[in-house]
Amino acid sequence: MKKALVGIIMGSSSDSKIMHSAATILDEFGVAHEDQIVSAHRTPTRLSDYAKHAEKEGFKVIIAGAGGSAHLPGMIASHTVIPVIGVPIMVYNDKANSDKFKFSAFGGLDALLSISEMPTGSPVVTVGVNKAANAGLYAVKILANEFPELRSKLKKHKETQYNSVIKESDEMRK
Ligand code: RP5
Repeated sequence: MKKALVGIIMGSSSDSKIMHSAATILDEFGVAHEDQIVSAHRTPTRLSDYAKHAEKEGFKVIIAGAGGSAHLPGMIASHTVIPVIGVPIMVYNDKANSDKFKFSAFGGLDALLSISEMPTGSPVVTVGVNKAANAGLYAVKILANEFPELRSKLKKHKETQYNSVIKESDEMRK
């Protein structure tokens, strides 16, 4: 088994559907990752333990997703020098009549601002609300500075995106 280069963490199991797309992108690029639930408010000591050991674990990037007041990415960044990419999550309820998963009161804006507005000194790179796939892609870009094969794969990925637009456009003109 390859050693994980990226740590994916999320504040709750209710974030996992969204965070799954970060994992999918990393899988596409062949980047090993380790996924865990670490809650800033429910497991604060687990949070600090995770961040303190992240370097020893070999993580080069951490992707942290959380909803609501979303302290997780910022708190992780305050404990480690490993780059942290934050994913603001708009929690949604996919279980009928369940009160466990609630809609975010502000449609994800609360999480977006909590994560992106880190005070100077502890930055968290922030992607758009629920845009976990972009977090995965950005992690690959960071890793590509060290692993040239990832740079080639990123170029191919861009080419594929380009070609799919041309194909769609050609089909539209038919
Ligand atoms: C955040 O609050 C989590 O990331 C999740 O999006 C939301 C709900 O969390 P729990 O109520 O499951 O702790 O911390």
